[in-house]
Amino acid sequence: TPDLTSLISVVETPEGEHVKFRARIHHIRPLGSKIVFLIFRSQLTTLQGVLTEEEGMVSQNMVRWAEGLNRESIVLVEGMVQKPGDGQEEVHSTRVHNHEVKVEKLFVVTSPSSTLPFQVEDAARPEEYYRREGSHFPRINQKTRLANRALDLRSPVNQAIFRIRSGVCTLFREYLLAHRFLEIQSSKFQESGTESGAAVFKVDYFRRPAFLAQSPQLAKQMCIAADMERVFEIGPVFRAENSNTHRHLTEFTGLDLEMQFDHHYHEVLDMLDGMLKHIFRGLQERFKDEACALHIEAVKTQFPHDDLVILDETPRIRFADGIKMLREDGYKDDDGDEPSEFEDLTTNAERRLGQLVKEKYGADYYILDKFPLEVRPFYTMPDPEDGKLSNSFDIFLRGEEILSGGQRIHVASMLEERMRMADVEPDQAKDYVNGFRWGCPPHGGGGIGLERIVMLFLKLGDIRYSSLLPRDPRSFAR
Ligand code: ATP
Ligand code: AMO
Repeated sequence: TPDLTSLISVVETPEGEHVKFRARIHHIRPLGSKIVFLIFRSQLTTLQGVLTEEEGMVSQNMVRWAEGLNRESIVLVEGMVQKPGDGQEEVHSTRVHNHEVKVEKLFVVTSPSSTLPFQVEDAARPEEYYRREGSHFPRINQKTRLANRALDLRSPVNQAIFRIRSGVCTLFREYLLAHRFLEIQSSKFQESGTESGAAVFKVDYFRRPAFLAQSPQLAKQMCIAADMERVFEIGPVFRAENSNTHRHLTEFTGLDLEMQFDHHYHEVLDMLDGMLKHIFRGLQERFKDEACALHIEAVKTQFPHDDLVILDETPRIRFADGIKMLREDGYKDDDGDEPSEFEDLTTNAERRLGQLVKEKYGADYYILDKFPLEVRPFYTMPDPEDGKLSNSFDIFLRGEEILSGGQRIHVASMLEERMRMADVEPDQAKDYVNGFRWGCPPHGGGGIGLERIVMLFLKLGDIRYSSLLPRDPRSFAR
């Protein structure tokens, strides 16, 4: 038997050729009693098949049988590629194809054994179909979709999201390997908290307490103290924060890096900036089909290619100047207060500043440097010229934070002092502190939330859509 063709190549097969492929039945549409249209689906691709009694192609019984098949069945199809009849162009597709398959043979490989909670087609169907049919757009709500994720993930929209998510990791890794970084995997069980000690999950570790890592922060810095020079990690991050927002998860994937530098922490910032641009440009160039699926299908996003403005020179704004921009604009917090240059930005202030930066520079991606020391974790290097400030930054995409980073304290005595001020007992993180006691080069780094970058790049509106099985404070509640 010849090898099966993938549905995506069937779409590109010349008219008149025979093909054999495997696909799901996405939709079934009878036309009179003699013809039935089957829409086949595989990942991003959908394609129309036609079974017709005319021309003696298949029997009347077969047309009847095909009409009654279960949607989401996996079928093996043999047929001939042809042009669709007038007015029958393929509107179900992620791209509008000028091809259809005249079905000659059809075998059911597997069919669903229980009722589907919804049709994949309804979770992700092109709006133009509804416009044409004159019916409303029956979006399945998020709760139903997430409660039936194995089915929901089949939709072309989700296939596209998760390919793009994987693409972010590939591009991140690709850039860093090309810049002499070493990939590490650090342990997620910790003796103490990582960032501040507050938002950690405690676990029962053979009747002793242990904690899930809030970030690979300590481990990646230990690698620098251990002369690895440049390291990165793609791994899970756990946060026991009761934040029920569109952008917080209790478990997310961190893209982290740490490197030593020669003269200035802006060498680290340059590396992060170069890496993020490589990711955005790579997504725009390599994921056109995925963007197309998202564009036509249910998630109402514009083509991320068209509207994301990344300047060659990323705007670098000092935190205090950002606050100034907000004040000059008359921005006030919910409680009526003016934003302060010594407090962190609220989500609303972040968004407003994103708009102001967009108006002033035309950019959707920018850097805010020199955060107040007070709002940063204990390991952050104070600004040697102004003790109230720090050598640290956040990076924003479409007005929301995607990355935090900065220079770290590499001098043991200073680090221990800052730890005590933050109520972290240095001896509780002895492995970490020892690295500095034994001498460590100047270094810095940053961490990105993978789900955030995907959510903001694709304008998904909720971080849960970019997580395979999202965990938030409400997870596991019965
Ligand atoms: P983010 O800032 O988005 O939380 P982060 O890990 O840097 O990412 P922190 O700096 O620890 O988070 O959290 C402080 C900020 O988190 C707040 O300024 C606010 O933007 C956001 N945040 C946290 N919890 C909530 C919440 N329950 N509702 C709305 N915003 C929240
Ligand atoms: P921070 O705590 O800011 O920094 O986290 C880094 C990035 O992770 C993402 N993020 C989240 N994503 C989903 N759900 C959450 N609850 C959540 N919290 C944070 C954001 C954020 O920018 N150790 C430092 C990084 C460093 O300095 O290297 C850290 O963890 O995109």
